[in-house]
Amino acid sequence: MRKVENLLNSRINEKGCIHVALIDPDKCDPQLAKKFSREAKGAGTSALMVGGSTSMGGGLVDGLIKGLKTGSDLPVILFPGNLFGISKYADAVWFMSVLNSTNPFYITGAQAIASRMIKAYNLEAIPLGYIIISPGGTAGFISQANVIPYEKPEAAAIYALAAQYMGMRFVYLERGSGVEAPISPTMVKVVKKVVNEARLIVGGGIRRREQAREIARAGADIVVTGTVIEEKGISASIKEITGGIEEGVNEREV
Ligand code: 1GP
Repeated sequence: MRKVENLLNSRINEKGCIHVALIDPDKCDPQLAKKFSREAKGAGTSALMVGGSTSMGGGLVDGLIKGLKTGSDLPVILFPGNLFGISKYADAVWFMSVLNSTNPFYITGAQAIASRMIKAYNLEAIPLGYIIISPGGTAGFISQANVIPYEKPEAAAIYALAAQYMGMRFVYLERGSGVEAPISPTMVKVVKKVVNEARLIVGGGIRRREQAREIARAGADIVVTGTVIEEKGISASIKEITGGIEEGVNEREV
């Protein structure tokens, strides 16, 4: 059962790079969820991710996802910052391991505890190696990551390659939600060069068309934005980012 994963892959194959919108349950009122989902789809996003490092879970996440489902048919993928981020109303869950955490709880411990619930809910689990780059934001702090320096792409590359060798089909380079600027296009390029089987996701601090363009051009498969949607509005911000992605893909060297 790889319905959502297949859908992501076919969108990536078609477009070269896709946008996924992140919704933090703490910041999005379930009443607004329908509008969010409808506008996001209209602006060209391919999927919705729900979660956050310090988010509350339970009924709040359930209500939010139910609302999102009424606005469009976009797949909803959980992005759990903790054990409370699991909801049976989602389509899939990023089954993520913080590869550069210093605490085994965030590498395999939380995953073991969550696994039974994921099975009981029949959620599609998509294996994801999560790698946190400096400064790392709240994600880095909460998951006790030994953050990779911004100017050391080769350090990110060895973690990403390890993720691929461990069988993870997606690798996420995370700079931290709401940070000032995204990771460098050079880091994306260096990581992409070694990771040729797993899909590459980039997120954290992407706000402008030009940033999305450079990251897509450097080889990202998925660009995630959350904060800019809260700052600039759903439709306008997503159109800016998807426009940048399209330009970047067209400028790729073949
Ligand atoms: C955070 O990578 C995501 O986990 C998105 O970051 O909120 O900065 O867009 P932003």
